[in-house]
Amino acid sequence: MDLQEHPHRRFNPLTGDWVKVSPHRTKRPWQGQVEKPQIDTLPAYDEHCYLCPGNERAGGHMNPPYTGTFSFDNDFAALIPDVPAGSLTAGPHDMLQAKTDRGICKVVCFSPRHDLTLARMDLPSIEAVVQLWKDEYVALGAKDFINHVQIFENRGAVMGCSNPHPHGQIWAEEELPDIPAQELKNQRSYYEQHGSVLLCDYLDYELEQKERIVIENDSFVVLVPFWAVWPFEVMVLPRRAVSSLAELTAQEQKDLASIIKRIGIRLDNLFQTNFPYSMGIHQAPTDGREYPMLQMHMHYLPPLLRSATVKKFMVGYELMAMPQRDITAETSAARLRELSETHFMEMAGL
Ligand code: H2U
Ligand code: ZN
Repeated sequence: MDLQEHPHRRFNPLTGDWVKVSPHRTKRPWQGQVEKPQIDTLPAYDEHCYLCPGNERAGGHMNPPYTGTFSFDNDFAALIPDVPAGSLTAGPHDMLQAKTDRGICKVVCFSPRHDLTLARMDLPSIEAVVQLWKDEYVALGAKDFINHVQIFENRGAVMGCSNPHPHGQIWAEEELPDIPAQELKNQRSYYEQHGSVLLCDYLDYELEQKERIVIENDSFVVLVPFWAVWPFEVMVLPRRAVSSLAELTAQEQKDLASIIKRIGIRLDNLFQTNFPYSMGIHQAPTDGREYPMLQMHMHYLPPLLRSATVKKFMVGYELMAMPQRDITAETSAARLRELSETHFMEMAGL
């Protein structure tokens, strides 16, 4: 079979799911249409923003006049620490089940500047974000009732993000959420079966193949995974076996900041827009056990397909049956490789 020609399905060894790929629908070469840059000019400080330094948040809390990163407990937290342990079952053969869920939700401001993004911040500022993520992972993970820390960023109005001020969130909780649990299960069974780390073996293979690699540095590689679902989905993988941010050296933290900036610029340049996405870091659970089978990694899941406004919808067949894509992971990687690492807004003199 030819992956660039024949309709097929691809297996995701991390989750155990499959994705349909229909490359015959995009046989035409890319038209290379040039997008008009979408330049949203925002003020460096917005007096109505609940994340800007010195401003009041909903519920009356005041942000300090912070000058670097700033994290605080989410004022509308989905998870709270003080819930009594409890569960109930009901219905035929106990098919209805519920359990209380304990946790902590935080909001992380990446910068005091309302108008910046990770892709447009300077390297020392992104390094400070990586340091904050690491510190939060360690501090939250050290709490006895916190067994998993999910760090993520949801960016852009199209993703339902409520505020352009550069920020992310952290949901730390007692139980492993479903996707990390599924990825852990598959990484564990691979490790037991082959005696090596699934994502390290996968990276070695991709570095030989080269066709899905986007960028790399001494410590990290960005690639479009073979099993990508979203058109320009990418994954950031460490070269060395590390199960969490806590294990990164100072140099690796710098290299991670650099790779985040570089992939952010490429994604923004693709359609000359502040590329919307959900991004997150998968790391070892924080239950005090060792996870040698688990390789820390980041997923970027962006919805845009053809332009700043044409997004891929996960609807119809995809909601009813399974995900599907037209453009192949290899074609997406090639397009991301061609892009400049000078941000389009910088090119426009902003
Ligand atoms: P988004 O990443 O979806 O924009 O969410 C921002 C979070 O900020 C959201 O979870 C919280 C919301 O609960 N928030 C506060 O904690 N305080 C506020 O004053 C407004 C928003
Ligand atoms: Zn702001």
